[in-house]
Amino acid sequence: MKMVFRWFGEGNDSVSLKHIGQIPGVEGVVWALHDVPVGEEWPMDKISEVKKQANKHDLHIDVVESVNVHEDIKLGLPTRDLYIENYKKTIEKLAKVGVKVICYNFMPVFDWLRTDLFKELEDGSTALFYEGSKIKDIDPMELVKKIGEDSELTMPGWEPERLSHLAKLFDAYKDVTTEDLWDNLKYFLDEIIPVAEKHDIKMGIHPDDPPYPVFGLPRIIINRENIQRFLSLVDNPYNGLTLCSGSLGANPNNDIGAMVREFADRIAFAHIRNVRVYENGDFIETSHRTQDGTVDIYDIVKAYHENDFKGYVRPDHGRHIWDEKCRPGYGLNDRALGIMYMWGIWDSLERQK
Ligand code: DNO
Ligand code: MN
Repeated sequence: MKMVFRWFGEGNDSVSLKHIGQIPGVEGVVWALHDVPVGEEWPMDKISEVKKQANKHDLHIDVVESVNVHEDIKLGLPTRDLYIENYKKTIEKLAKVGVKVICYNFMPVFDWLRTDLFKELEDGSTALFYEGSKIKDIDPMELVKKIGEDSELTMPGWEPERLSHLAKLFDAYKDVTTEDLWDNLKYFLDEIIPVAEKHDIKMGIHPDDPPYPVFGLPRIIINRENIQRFLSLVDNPYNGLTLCSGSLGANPNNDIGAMVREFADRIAFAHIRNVRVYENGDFIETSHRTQDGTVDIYDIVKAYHENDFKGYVRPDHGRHIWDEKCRPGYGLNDRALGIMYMWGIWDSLERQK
């Protein structure tokens, strides 16, 4: 496995490239141009700048996370073709600096969804938390209204300045069914995958997080059957996965080790992290250690090892520990510990070969 570490860019991340380079076995950063609006073509000079910065610290930039997909593509609007053209041009440019994997997701409106970004764990650390009752059976339009009226009430992703935008998006999605979303995904893949193949870049879709519909919005990359369906939409090795153990692991019925064994040759990028799922379905992100959560991280690393996995791996999120001030889920400390846990498992399996 090739170990990499997500970095949000100079001036946009509490973690420095120097510190990333000091984590054992980390060879590259996972990056994106976070200031380019979704749907626009990425400018070459900014791409080259990131390469220069990372290379200075002997880190590569092989993996991009994410080139986000414009909502018009997910909605299947006529304007999608323009955004797909921009996406293709971005792929071409990323190939020029040697990028090998592009991670993206096809979740309507939200990327990962949590109700609390700093929920305290028993040991006094904090972590991302999802409380289903805050979301289940709630009409999102009602929530938009409530949050708009009550300045005390807020949720991650529902910041006041986003509310009117959110209301429009919910409205746009109201007639979009799960099957429509599959069709729109297929349309996107049919256009993108040949370009990715030509440029030797593997596309890795990230599963939906949590892996079930939220606010009545359809979600499709959620379990084994749907991943099988996804892979057969375009049966090409460049149409691959970012297999995220934490996202899929929020549904305890998902056996991630089994998925790794089944889909190994289509996994371009592995996100490895643990979550603890409670009986009522709520979940919190924990340390990587198997015993701390409900996802069998040992078995997952073992499954990658059995398959002689040569793709990229990153510790996904971590807790906020040792008073670190950082982006939610993206501190240095706990993610670095996660890496050492993964190496510990991997190296001991190597010895037993
Ligand atoms: C969640 C994280 C996500 C991920 C994006 C990919 O598990 O890895 O934020 O970065 O969904 O597009
Ligand atoms: Mn992930």
